[in-house]
Amino acid sequence: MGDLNKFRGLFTALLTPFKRDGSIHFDSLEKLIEFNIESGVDGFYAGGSTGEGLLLTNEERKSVFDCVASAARGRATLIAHVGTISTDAASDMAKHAEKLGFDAVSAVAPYYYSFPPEAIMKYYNDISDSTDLPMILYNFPASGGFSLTKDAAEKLFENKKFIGIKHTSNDMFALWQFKHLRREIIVYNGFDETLLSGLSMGADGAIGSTYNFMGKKFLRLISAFKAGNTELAQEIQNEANEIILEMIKYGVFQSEKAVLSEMGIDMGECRRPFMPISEECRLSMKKIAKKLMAE
Ligand code: MN9
Repeated sequence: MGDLNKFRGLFTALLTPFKRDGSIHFDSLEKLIEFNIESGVDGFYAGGSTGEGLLLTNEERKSVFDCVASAARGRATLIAHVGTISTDAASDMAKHAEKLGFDAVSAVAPYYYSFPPEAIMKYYNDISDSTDLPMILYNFPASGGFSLTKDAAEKLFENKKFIGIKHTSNDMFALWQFKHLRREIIVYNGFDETLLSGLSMGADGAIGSTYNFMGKKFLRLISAFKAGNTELAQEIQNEANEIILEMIKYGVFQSEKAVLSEMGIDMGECRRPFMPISEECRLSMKKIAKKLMAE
């Protein structure tokens, strides 16, 4: 599947900014992309959980891909999250991403109906057949139901267009098993608060939401890890985790939007049924933003 190197590194799972009227705030999205490229991140994962992809209409998700492709202008590796409950809808979004020059597609497993493993495998293969793009699986057991096993992964990776997995789980032994399949694949650590443990179990990169505003910090963590400076890497993970812990208290995406708004990118609120940003959250995120901007 060509050169896999462009798929290694730190990928921001882009948030989707909204205007007061609820529509997508494309100017802010462009600013967010620019800010992240300046921070040095290697690529973007668009339309995923963090981007409220499943709360956008499919047309809106495609318009996010349009904006990402035109704002990034070849300066970052682009992954389009096209996952949804319908194979046809996902394939349609995948075709759109391919036209825009995205580097890969990714998808959560179809949800709600507890589809059997064979149906989930077919879903992935069918989406993959709809374009020439490489496929990155998204293993997110906590999202409801499906948890990828090593055996299922072995079967899926018989398809040569499948190049990696975003592993959003703190099961580090599972991450290690994906890294040691018969064929070498790219494994992304999915929870930012355990990036250091993911790296030590062999992760090739990371896709996460807190990189929207802490890209620089996490890039320093990766450099420290690669240089063998575990103490420094731990120190950086500790700093980041204090912030993430505070965000989990108020809702991660709401808090991330509040931090970025304080940093000068107007992100608006999350879509319902996510709760609005509370005043307490805003005050706490203001402090965090101040600290981060001083770094
Ligand atoms: O994309 C994100 N996963 C989810 C990855 O939001 C489900 C993570 O970056 C988390 O938001 C983050 C906080 O738990 O690690």
